[in-house]
Amino acid sequence: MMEVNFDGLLGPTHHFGGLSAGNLASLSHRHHRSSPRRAALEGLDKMKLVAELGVPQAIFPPQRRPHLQFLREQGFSGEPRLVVDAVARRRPELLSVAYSASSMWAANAATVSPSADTLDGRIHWTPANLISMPHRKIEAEQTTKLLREIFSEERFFVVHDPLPDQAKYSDEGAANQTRLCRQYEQRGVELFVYGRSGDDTTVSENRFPARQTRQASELIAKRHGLSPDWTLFAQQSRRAINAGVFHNDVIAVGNASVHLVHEHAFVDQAAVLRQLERRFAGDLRTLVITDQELSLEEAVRTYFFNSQLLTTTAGSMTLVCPLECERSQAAQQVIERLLREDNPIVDCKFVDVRQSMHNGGGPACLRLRVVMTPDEFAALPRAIIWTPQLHQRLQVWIETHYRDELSIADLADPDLVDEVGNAFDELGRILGNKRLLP
Ligand code: SUG
Repeated sequence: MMEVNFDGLLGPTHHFGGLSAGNLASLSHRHHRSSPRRAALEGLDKMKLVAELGVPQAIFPPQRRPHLQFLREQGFSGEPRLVVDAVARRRPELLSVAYSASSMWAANAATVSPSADTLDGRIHWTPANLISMPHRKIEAEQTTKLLREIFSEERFFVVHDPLPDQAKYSDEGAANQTRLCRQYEQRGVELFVYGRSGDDTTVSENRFPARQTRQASELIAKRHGLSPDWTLFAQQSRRAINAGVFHNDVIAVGNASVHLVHEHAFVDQAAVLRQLERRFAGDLRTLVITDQELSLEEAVRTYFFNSQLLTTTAGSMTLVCPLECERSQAAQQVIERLLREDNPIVDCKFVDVRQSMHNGGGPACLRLRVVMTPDEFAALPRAIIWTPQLHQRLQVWIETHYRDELSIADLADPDLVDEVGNAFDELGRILGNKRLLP
C-alpha cells in the first residue's frame, strides 16, 4: 500500500482576487499582481520533490476558465469574448470569480476514504460542494466529472455526488479530514473536523465564518460506509478560526500513526486526543505544539501545519514545509525540536509555493492524498501520473502559454479568453484525453 498524492496543476488565470473571507493571505494580497507562470512552476517543482522522495505523485488538471456558465447564470449571453466584455463593463467583480484558479487546492476537491476503511472495500470519494464561497462553489461540477473520469473503474472506486447544495451541508473536502492508522493497509481512524453545526443559524459576532458543518462530515462518513467505531468528529476551536484557520489543515497534519497538532486546534482538545489515543492503544504519536512555541498567528503566517508529512522509507517521515517556515525563528525551533526528539520525523525540506501561499494555500492544500493498493493505482489513467517526461512537457507548456504577470484589470481583456482557451486545448493534447478537462 502506498500513499498517492494528487496535486492540482495551477491554472493560467491564477490571480489574487481577495475572495476568501477568513483567509488572511487571500485578503491581504487582494488585487496584487500575480504571476501565473511562476505559480504553476512552483507547483510543478513541489510535485517533482515529492516524487523524488519516492512518494507516488499524480496531477489533477486545472479547470477551464472563465466559467462561462456562471456568467450566463448572471444574465450574460453571447460568444465567450462578448460575455467577458459585457461583464467587464457592467459587473467587473464577477470576473475574478469566473476566472478563479482555485481548483489548484486539491485538498478541497473531495473527501476520500481508502478501501481499508470502507464497508464495501472500495475507495469512496465525495466531491466537496464548496458552497461557502461563490468562486469555489463553481468547482464542484467539473471536479465530479474529473474524478469520475480518473476513478472510473467501478471494481475499485465509487465517486458520489457532492452533498446537497444547502447551508446545512457545507463541505470543504479532505482539508477537514485526517486519517490515522498503524500501517497503511490496516483500517484507520478517520477524524472529521467541522467548524459549526449546520443547524446553527445565529449571526454571530465571530470575526470569521466557519466553513465545514458537522452534518456534512457525518453524512460523508455514512455514505463512505465507515465504521462508527473508527470515525471521530471534532469541532475547530473558535479561537483558531478567528486567527485565520479556515480549514483544519492549517492547524494540524497527520500521517499513519503521527498526529501533529497545535494545542488550540479543537474544542475540548484533551478529550478529542484521548479518544484518538484510546483507539490506538499506545501506538499513536501525538505531537502537540504549544501556543508558546508557535502562536496561532505565527502558525497561520508560516503555514507550518500545512506541511506535507510523508512516509519516505519504512517507518520514517519527511516534513515538506513552506519556505515561510525556514524564515521564522519560532517555526524553525519547532522543526528542530521535532527532528531531535524520538519520533518518526527524520527530515525536513522547504518548498517555495509563495504564489499559492499568497492566496492561503500551502503545500498540503495543493494535494489530495489517498492510500491505494498497487491494483487500485494500476487502474488510474497513465496520463495523470507524474513522470520526468510529463514534467518536462508541462514545463514547456507553462512557459509557452502562461503570462508572467496578471493584474485584476487584465481579466477584462477579451484576448485572455482565447489565450487560456488555447492553453487548455494544448493541455488536452498533452494528456491525450479531453475528458480530463471537463
Ligand atoms: O478556499 N483561497 C483558498 C485557499 C484554500 C486552501 N486550502 C486548504 N487549506 N486546504 C480558499 O480560501 C483565495 C482566492 C482568491 O482570493 O483569489 C482562495 O480561494
